Amino acid sequence: MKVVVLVGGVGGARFLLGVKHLLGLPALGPAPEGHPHEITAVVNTADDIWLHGLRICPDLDTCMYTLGGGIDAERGWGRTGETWAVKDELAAYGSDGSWFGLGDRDIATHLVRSRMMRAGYDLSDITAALCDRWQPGVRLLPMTDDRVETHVVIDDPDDGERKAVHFQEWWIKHRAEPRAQSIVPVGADEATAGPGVAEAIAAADVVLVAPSNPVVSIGTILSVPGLRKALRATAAPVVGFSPIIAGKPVRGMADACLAAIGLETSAQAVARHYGSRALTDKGILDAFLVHTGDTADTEGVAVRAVPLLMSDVDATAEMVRAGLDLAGVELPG
Ligand code: FO1
Repeated sequence: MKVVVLVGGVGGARFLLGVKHLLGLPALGPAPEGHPHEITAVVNTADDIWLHGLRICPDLDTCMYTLGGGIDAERGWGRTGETWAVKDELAAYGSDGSWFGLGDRDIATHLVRSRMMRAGYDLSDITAALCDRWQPGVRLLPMTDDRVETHVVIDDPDDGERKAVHFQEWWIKHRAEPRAQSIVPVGADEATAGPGVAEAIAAADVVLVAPSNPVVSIGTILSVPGLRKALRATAAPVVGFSPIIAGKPVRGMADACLAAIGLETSAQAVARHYGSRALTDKGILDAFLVHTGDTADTEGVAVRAVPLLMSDVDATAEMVRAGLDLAGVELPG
């Protein structure tokens, strides 16, 4: 069975662990030769940032480290056993950007990526090369090889000026506290879908929309020209999972992002925002899972309430199983 998953960072990586578990793929390491199932993750790259001359790809790295066994499980991002000597030295120099948690081990990934970028390799080739080491057991495809960066318009708390800052600066330096006046995936209009992405969606048996941030992870993937169209055209059912439980995001600041685009923080608002594939001209959903006790009445979208807390890999696998069942996808074997 070919499963395609649209993912962002921490939540998306955790979700992928559950998909692997449900499909009988080993938690770590490559899929065994001839395994009947394959997973392709289409990963958000609009969080990516040039910092200290290094290209940092938080969502790709979070997926790669989480599925490759290198993640710091408590933070959910960056490397386990991390040290921060370089970060401290940069701060000692008063270097701009020292608000970003750049770990010493993590820097090796950015050095390899940045060197390959300067040698002219595309992000998708670079990601494949990095995954040679990590063996995530799923194909990690950047949503695009082109530069798309989420910028957030805020009134800067330091000087009250209205300005656009990179998403990471809003997210980390300002802890997403200043109200986001608008959130813009800069460069999306000129981007093209990454190699293999539209093809994977077309060939899929099922497409899963992970419970990632609906604005700055899933929303940015959908902003890449051609991807929404591919999702609307595929023969595979498209199944979404709510990132909002009982009116609150499970982690991260999806509520701040939803408010920025004028949506309330509810499973129903997300389901309607993604839209019904059958009954609207832009919608992508056939089915949507919400947490027990939540609702998401959306015309043309089958909705079911199941426990959606990804408390461990079994719980996540059960969520995915419920999604496949709701979409009428038989789990072979
Ligand atoms: N998130 C933070 O809250 N603080 C950080 O200092 C931080 C550093 C960081 C470094 C590398 C990386 O891959 C991710 C990092 N993240 C950090 C997480 C990141 O900002 C978010 O996970 C994504 O951008 C949103 O999904």
